[in-house]
Order: sequence, then C-alpha cells, then structure tokens
Amino acid sequence: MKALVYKSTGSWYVVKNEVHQTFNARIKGVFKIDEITSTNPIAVGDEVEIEIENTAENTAVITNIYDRKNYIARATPHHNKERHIIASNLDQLLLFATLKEPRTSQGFIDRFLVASEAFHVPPVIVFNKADLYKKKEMQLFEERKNMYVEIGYTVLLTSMQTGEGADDLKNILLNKTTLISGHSGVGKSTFINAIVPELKLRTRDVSGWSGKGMHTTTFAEMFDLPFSGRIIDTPGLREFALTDITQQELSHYFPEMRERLSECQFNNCIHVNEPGCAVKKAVENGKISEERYISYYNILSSIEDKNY
Ligand SMILES: Nc1nc2c(ncn2[C@@H]2O[C@H](COP(=O)(O)OP(=O)(O)O)[C@@H](O)[C@H]2O)c(=O)[nH]1
Ligand SMILES: [Mg+2]
Ligand SMILES: [Zn+2]
Repeated sequence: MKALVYKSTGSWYVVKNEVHQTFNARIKGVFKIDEITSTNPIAVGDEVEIEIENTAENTAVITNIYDRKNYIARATPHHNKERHIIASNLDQLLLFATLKEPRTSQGFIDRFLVASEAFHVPPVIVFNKADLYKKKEMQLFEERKNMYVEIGYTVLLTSMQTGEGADDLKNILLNKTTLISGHSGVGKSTFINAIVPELKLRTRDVSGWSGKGMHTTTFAEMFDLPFSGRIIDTPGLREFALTDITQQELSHYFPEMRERLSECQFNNCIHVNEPGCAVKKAVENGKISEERYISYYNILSSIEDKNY
C-alpha cells in the first residue's frame, strides 16, 4: 500500500498510509533514486510503497519509492559534493526571519531565496516578532518588504505574541505542504505549537536552553495541520545546499537579474567587471537594489569557479 514518510531517523521511518494509520518502517533492498548522490535514500515527504510486517506492532517495510516532484537538500559537512535530502514533494518554503532578537541578515535571506529558486520550490518570507519592532525596525521592514515584493516574493509580518498576521499565515499554509526554516530563536517552534496545539514542541522558553554552542543533530519531521495541509519542521538545519550552482548560473536565481540577462553585452557575463552589463547598469539606476547585488556578489565569491 501507499504511504507518506513523516519522519526519518536514518534507519527507521515513520510513515502514514492513506487512512492515517502510522507505521514504523525500515527499508528492504537497495534503492536507486534520481540521478543524485545523496547520503540518505528516503526523506520526509517521500511517497513510498509499504508492506505491513507486523500488525500488532505497526511495523512495515518500505519496498519502493515513487518519483519525487521536487526535493530540497543541505550540504553535508565533510563532503561538499554530497547532499543530504531534507525533504521532498514540497509546495513551498517558509522562511522565518526577524529584525530584532536576533536580526536575520539580508545575506542569509538571499541565500535562502537562491536555494528556493535553484530547487524550484516557491518561498514565503515571514518577519516575526513584530511586537518588538520600534520605528527603526518597522522602517527596515517596509524597505525589505517593498524590495522583495517588487521582485515577486511574498512577505508577511507576524507576531506570535499578539497574533498579528496569524490569519494570513494560516491561509498561506492551507492545503499545502510547507517546509519551515530559519535561524534558531526566531519563533518557528512557537508558531508550530500555536497552529498544532497538541504538539508541544520544545521552545527556548520552556526548555531554558540557550542555543549557544550546542550542536544538535535532529531530524526533519512532518505534521498534519488541523486545517488541511502539512508542515515540516527542520530543527538544527542551518542552510540549504548551494553546491551545484556555478558562477555562470547564479544570476538566473535572482529574478530581477534573470529578466535582464539577455541585455548584457556578453552572454557569459557574470556581472562584475564586464563592459555593457545590464545588471550593473540596473544597480546604478536603482532598478536593482544595491543590497541584493551585494548578496549576489558575496554568493558569487563563495562559489568555486568550475570553468577554470
Ligand atoms: N516577543 C516575541 N517573542 C517571540 C515571538 N515568537 C517567538 N518568540 C520567543 O522567541 C524565543 C524563541 O522561540 P522558538 O519558537 O523556540 O524559536 P525557534 O528556535 O525558531 O524554534 C522564545 O522565547 C519565544 O517565546 C514573537 O512573535 N514575539
Ligand atoms: Mg525550535
Ligand atoms: Zn552582466
């Protein structure tokens, strides 16, 4: 029978069938999946075929995996070329960011957006902790919101304290499978607890955990929402993999650059020192934000040039 993977620990999987029965499953046999090298054969969000092993103990074996619509991966720490699939079959990525306690850097947000473009999963950016924003942060929020909305992204302002933005956020999650990510301390667990009350995920307040200097390897887990939809929590996840992106490709993942590429004088332009560059001209004219260009340049510099 068909089932969906809700949790993966590497050797065991929690799966649910179409009538919402839960099984602990393991893999039988060897899977050849996609054309990618990954450290894990099966991930949260995968649709799999299972055979029940023991009805009393609710155990099953996974005998097959169906094609993935998409997936998102992180780089593995010691193996730049290898990927670890975080989750698959996603409708959207939800980035939780904050402008205070702590402030999420623009660079981090833009790297997230590049990953979402590269993996072909649309992003939504949420600025949380609105209740803490004073005039300065509100001004910054408006600037960033305008900048991102202009290039086609959805931006929300929320507060888990006051409930501001909660309805808009719920509407965005409705009927979709959403992967939530963001730095530690921005309010992801607080948010998931608020929409799935019976969960009681550990938040920083409850645990008293400082979050500093601790390396926890936890696993992605999917939850059914009380209204229709699913959310995938990714505790401990730092960043998505940008490992396969070449310097040549990078500007394709900035929508405001992508639409101007054909106007660059050289078709292999990387928009740094080339004459007749339409991207640099747009930055000079204020049509492309300088902050976005800086993010582009920083990511470009971090990519090994595979052409040389
Ligand atoms: N003032 C304020 N605090 C919040 C808000 N959302 C979460 N927090 C607090 O921020 C801290 C970190 O939240 P947590 O959900 O554990 O963050 P996570 O690491 O992203 O899962 C906790 O003390 C929360 O109570 C918010 O909207 N406003
Ligand atoms: Mg958390
Ligand atoms: Zn150019």
